[in-house]
Amino acid sequence: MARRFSGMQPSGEPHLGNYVGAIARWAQDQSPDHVYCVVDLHAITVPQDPAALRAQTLELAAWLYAAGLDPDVVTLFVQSAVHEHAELGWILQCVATMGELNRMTQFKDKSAGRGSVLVGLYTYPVLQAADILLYQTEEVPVGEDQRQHVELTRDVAQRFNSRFGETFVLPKATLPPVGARIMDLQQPDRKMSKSTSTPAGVILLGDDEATTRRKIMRAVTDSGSEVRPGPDKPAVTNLLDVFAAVTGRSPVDIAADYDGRGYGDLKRDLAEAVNAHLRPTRTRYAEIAADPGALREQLRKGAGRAQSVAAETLDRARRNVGLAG
Ligand code: AQP
Repeated sequence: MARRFSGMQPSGEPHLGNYVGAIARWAQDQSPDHVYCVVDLHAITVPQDPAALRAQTLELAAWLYAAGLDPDVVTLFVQSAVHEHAELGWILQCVATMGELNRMTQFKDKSAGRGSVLVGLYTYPVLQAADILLYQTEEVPVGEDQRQHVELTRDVAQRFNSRFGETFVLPKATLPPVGARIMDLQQPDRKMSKSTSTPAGVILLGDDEATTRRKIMRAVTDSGSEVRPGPDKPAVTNLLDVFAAVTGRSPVDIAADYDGRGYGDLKRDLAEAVNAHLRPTRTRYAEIAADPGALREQLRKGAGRAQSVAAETLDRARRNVGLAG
């Protein structure tokens, strides 16, 4: 099986977009060659409350276990427990160029409107490159918003290899067949996001079923009443994508069920489908989060396993660059 790596920021509560674009796919086809990470060093690229960050880190790990990640199979750990990430991140900052970073659309989106932008927000795609390359990763299962960062990772790895000798495997992003970019339920031109969505536009994994239903019933829709996907129907297309992602059916197939029926029926059934799909994960979360000691112990073991691989790659990179310390 291909070596996989992917990460998620503990920058807020995980949502349905995170689940469809990443978490649910990490829980499929698990293998000892798969490495997953709660990337807390990335979360501090925007101001965080320290106590909240600490709590969210553990909570996100609990959600990942609850979604089915098996710590006896895959490696799951917290990024800041493995110092090799920060160290390789620095070396790669001396390989990536400002021209490359200036093209990153996520930086443009996240820095827009902020009075003061932290340097780390600008260079964070390079740290992400280090995260991926440390594990000789072949595949990076992510949502659409991260595709550009994985392409940057590949470019940086290629440049490093040709300048300093073969060191890194070149990774590629893998996207889900449907739901690679779940949109905000209130603003279907913006992606559902932990930090920028309004509460009504984002379905949190931690929402209860009544809240989930209410948010879906209040989701904005498009003009007309026909249920079908299409560029002129961004809101309905998003609802159909979510429906498809949680049922494994195709959006067109689902739309056919609503021929001659309205948006209300679609939303009612969608709410039921989302709740049914998330129910087992939500139930397990409560059990796992109730034992933070066990959670920390699992993460510590994961970090040990991750570090044994990361240290080897970092060592090779250091030697190839000519660092003598
Ligand atoms: N709306 C989305 N649809 C599909 N996939 C998504 N992902 C994020 N939003 C969507 C995927 O979730 C994984 C984890 O993302 P992240 O935590 O590293 O940060 P992000 O991509 O910036 O996600 P958020 O939720 O918008 O967080 P904040 O608000 O903190 O920036 C990635 O695989 C991502 O593609």
